[in-house]
Amino acid sequence: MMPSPRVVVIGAGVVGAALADELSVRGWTDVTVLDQGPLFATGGSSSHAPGLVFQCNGAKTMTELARYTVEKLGALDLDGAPCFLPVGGLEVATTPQRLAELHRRHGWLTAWGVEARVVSTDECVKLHSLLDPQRVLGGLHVPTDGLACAVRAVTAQARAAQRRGVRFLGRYRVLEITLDGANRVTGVVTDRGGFAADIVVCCAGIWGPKVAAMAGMTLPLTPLAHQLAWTGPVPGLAGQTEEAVRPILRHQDADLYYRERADTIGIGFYGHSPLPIGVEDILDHAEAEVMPSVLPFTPEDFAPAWAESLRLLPQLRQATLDEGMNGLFSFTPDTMPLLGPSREVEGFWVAEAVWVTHSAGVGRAVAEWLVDGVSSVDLHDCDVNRFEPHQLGPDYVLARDCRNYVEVYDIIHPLQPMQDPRPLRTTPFYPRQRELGAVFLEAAGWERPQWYAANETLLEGRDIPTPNDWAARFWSPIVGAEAQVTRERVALYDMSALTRLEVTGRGALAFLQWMTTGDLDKPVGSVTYCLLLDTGGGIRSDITVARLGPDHFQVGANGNLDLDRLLRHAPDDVTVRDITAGTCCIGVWGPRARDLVAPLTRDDFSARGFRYFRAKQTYLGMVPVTALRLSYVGELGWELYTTADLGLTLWDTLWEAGRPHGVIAGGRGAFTSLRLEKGYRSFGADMTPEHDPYEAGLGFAVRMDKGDFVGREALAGRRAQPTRRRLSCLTIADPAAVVMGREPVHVGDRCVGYVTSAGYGYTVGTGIAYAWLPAELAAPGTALHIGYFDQRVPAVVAAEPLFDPAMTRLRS
Ligand code: FAD
Ligand code: THG
Repeated sequence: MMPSPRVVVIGAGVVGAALADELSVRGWTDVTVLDQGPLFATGGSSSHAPGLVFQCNGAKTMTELARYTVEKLGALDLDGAPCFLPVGGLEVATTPQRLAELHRRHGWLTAWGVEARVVSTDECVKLHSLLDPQRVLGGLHVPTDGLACAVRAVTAQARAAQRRGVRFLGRYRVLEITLDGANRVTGVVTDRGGFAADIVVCCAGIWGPKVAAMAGMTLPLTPLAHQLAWTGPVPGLAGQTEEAVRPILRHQDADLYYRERADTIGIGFYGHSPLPIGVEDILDHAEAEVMPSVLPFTPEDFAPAWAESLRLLPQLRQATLDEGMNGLFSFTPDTMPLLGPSREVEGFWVAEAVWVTHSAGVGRAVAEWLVDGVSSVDLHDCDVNRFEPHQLGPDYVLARDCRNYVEVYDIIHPLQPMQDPRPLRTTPFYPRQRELGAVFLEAAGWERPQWYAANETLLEGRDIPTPNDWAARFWSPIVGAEAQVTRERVALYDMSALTRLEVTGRGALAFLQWMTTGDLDKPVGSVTYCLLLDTGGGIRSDITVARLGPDHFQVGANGNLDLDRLLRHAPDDVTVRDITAGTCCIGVWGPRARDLVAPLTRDDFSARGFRYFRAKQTYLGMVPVTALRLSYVGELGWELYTTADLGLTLWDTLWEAGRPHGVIAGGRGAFTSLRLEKGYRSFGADMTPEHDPYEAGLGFAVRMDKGDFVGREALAGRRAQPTRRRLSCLTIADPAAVVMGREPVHVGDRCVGYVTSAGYGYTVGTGIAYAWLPAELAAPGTALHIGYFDQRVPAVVAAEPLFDPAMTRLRS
């Protein structure tokens, strides 16, 4: 075994303590945790957090992180005092929309394996006697939720770590992070001396951006003040001496939550306008009235919270509002935590923007990541390197973080675009798309048409089924018409948002052979679909690699993490560049695609002259293009790439040439429907690092015989074993019963899996839901139910793909 490296953790809050504990469990005991404040009420957010732990989350990862926190803190005590009070959690609805939302949330919990029930008004009052039955329509009860006693949990985890040799040092302020000439961490400098380290982990909470900046890293995090107030004694709780008895309570319709403290109630409020503060403006311990993370209470902001609380919990009318604070904690542009290693500075890591709720889970996951190189929980949505340059700008970060504060309890539709800032990134085709009445949604900042109003005329003579109310949001029947016309004629799709990377240099081939599962040692002009794996064999991405020259490859990727992965591993003789923003892409797909494109070029675009999964660099009219013959929608055609300056000319050229063939522009709605019909997976939804290629149905993309590559060893063991679970295709007969993804799948009363991505197949005439299922239930013909709000939607496992399994369209 390698000797345990020297680790410095900055911050002894609930995250730093959990991490130190989990590292020491794994044998890394040369760990020093430094905090500028006193131990263990350090003055950070953990020192005053009311500690509500609601496990429900739309993201599977977040629920898993929370579940581990419940499990771990539930088994911990500090000198006999519990670190977790398992009082349960209750979210109440006061509007029909919220009640429906609670059913959806119940679905998430079920899908992720946490027991929960939607309960009646009466049951709500039975669970929480202060509730006014006149106000409450129903609730969501999670018996395993509860209250974390944050400072106790910090202390108990710290003590466990100390017993294994970890040092905790209070009142040491880190002032500097020291690096060697190769940009490797060598240690930290504090106001009381230096500490050598091989690895430094920033768990500095709201101070994170300041500490990360010491290592030259930009953290997209804003400290926001959040209101928490306490009542005096409440008559209905008179004589209660236990810390808490009733479930923690959420009243999301009014941006409120509640917890008991003996005979008083704590009230948290997200309804005031956001109160961001600059990291440099956080006061020192010496200056702060209470502690650095607590600002003075602003009662005027709290007035609506108190008024509404009197309505929900009428007994509060006989209580006073005794104290309050504006406490600071971290928000991020996409609401998810910021975890992982810096790209620029080797050995510098962060674990930031983490709630108490997820703290122990994050501690374990980051410890696994550090010690084993991979974590057992999928953290790709939490990876600090997921952001693109525009997402790190201070104005963007502030706008998004404040927006996420406002939306924290809102009912968010899966397709709902960010509201602000928009429009941000537009492709060269934007003016034409607007002329065609595009309805834009947003992807990674890009304005992306979902459908085009101009295609309304296509509806004539077509009978496009209308889905249920929820699925009918951000939807139009035009979506169905665009999908059908793509398979009948030809359509242009704006693919510019697809991440494009250029990999060049003498070592490029060898590098990509090592990084991917594909055999790329093929002639110039070949295109390969393959995977990026981690060392555990988990899927990190699925990509296309076009060999444009002996030492020149173009990679079609899934986002910034792919860039990060390649940059991080690239040797000196390889250059990796993100060319997305300077280029653009149109997919021309449909049976008439060749008739449209061929006349525009002197190159051979015939079936034999330009075969499936081949690439050519040529001209279409005046426009130099890189053409890849492949299609995520499963039709004959090409992805056509050019530089941004020529994008509009490319669009106009194709549009003109397409007129005689009845060309249309197609939106993302149609695109998604077509790809589901064709059974093409979408990374992040259908498969994540939790899954290996075989269970995801992507074993064909792995070339075990090509030589060694990242993940090969792990796969070698797995390939021989039968898969436990399978990504499976379900069909739904009722055309109105369109589901959206993340719903539980049941056999009888048992939840057996969950939906990954779903939609309606307009050319196969059935609802489609991809889902993870145990292998024994993945056989075609198996009947199941999908939990959708308060309904059970019948579904059947189908042989996939549903559309063109013989590949006649693509290969024609
Ligand atoms: P902290 O606890 O702030 O720890 C960071 C530590 O880093 C601090 O101790 C700080 O002193 C130290 N540090 C910073 N810079 C330096 C430096 N240069 N040198 C040395 N040390 C340094 N979460 C929930 O899950 N449930 C809730 O109900 C809940 N309610 C909340 C209510 C309020 C009013 C607030 C403000 C937050 C609430 N939160 C809640 C959020 C939660 O408190 C935080 O997300 C969590 O405590 C963050 O833990 P941390 O360890 O990252 O940060
Ligand atoms: N286009 C390009 N790159 C991409 C995507 C894309 N990279 C990211 C993402 N999308 C990757 N996803 C897929 C999924 C399936 C296919 C291509 C990209 C595909 N699969 C063939 C099949 O399974 O039939 C592969 C056949 C083969 O291996 O020969 O075409 O949309 N540029």
